[in-house]
Amino acid sequence: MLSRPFAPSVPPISARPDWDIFCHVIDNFGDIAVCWRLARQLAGERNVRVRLWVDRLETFTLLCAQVDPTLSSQEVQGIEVRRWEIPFPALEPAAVVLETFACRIPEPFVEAMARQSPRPLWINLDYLSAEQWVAGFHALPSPHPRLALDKFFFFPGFTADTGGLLREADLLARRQEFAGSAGLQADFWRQSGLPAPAAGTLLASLFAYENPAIGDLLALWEASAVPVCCMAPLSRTRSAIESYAGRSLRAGDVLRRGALEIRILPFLEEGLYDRLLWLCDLNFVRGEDSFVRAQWAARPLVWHIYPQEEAAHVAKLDAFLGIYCAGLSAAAATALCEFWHAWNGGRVKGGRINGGRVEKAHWQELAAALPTLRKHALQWQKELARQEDLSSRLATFARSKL
Ligand code: TRH
Repeated sequence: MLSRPFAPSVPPISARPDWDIFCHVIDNFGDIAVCWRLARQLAGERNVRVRLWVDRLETFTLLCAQVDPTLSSQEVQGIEVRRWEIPFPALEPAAVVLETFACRIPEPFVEAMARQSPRPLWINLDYLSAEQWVAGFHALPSPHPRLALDKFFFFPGFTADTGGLLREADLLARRQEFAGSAGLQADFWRQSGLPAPAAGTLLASLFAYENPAIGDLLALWEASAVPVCCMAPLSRTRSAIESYAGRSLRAGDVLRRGALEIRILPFLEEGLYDRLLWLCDLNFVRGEDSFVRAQWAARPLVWHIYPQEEAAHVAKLDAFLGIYCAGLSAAAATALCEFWHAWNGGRVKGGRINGGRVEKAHWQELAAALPTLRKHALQWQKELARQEDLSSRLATFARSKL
């Protein structure tokens, strides 16, 4: 459904929605990606009327081409999308107000919430973490310092005592169908304008932040004993790939060197990106949403975690590895952990002899573990899929409070 502009000059007096969701786009896609996915699930699967407030529509439109960044109000796929601008319009808050990633919703709106009777339910959806402390803080209220309002903290997570993970109701069935259909896979290659790689090629998707280890990895793939096809959507990996290539690159370019073929893709619309993750033998992902999508893809993954001050992200990385590697063989767990740390540390080694010492063979050990990791990734996905998804837990939580 194309976006239908309300009268852009006058904010629409739309019927009071059931949920207000606020999204502050920080510096990448994950915030709006999570909010947009959640908004569509609430609307599409729970028949909830959602009003989504986004401050930077320009980023949103990169994820969803139907969003017109020039409009302050529009309807996209049944969701009322509003530009979050200052001064913030005076309007009646919804029964549930979802602040995401502690984005600090406008003060006038909070005042309006405090004047309502009954008060809206105010929830803060936090970032995903596998750290132990999350369950103890999940769904706890925090009183507003001045107003008669409580804000509840809702933490996504990997266990039943947290907020769970975003997962559309039909996601796993769609993946299963794709995995079993040569026709659907052929459609993916046709749609991307590329031939399927030859049998026996290791197919890897590459999505990361700037990372010196990208150059290491490409050189190791070039010298690989088996052919490697790297599918790289245009993102913050571009400069490292161009340094390796020795030239500028754009979507559609293909670079072949030794055993490696790099295919530069455009930034894919999300359904196509999901299918890329389902197709690949190994997915390099980052942040939060692609990290979760790669787990639903049930394929081995490497996570470039969002870098944080004082390396706070390392604890998050280790917390996830701790739960993910449970049940893995020691060799596969070591190969995975050592590669993830090398990748997040910016240096991936290939077992060269350096000053009379043999370096770690991060890539070779990970490659040798891939068959085990592939079985494990499917088992992990099945275990996660037995749990209720995040939107269901949010909706249940809201019902319990309203
Ligand atoms: O873009 P990100 O780095 O977002 C980050 C994280 O969310 C992080 O937790 C947050 O603190 C920071 O933003 C502010 O990574 P993420 O979360 O994977 O979001 C990227 C989205 O882009 C995800 O939904 C997948 C999608 N995507 C596509 O739609 N097409 C593509 O081609 C690619 C590569 C990604």
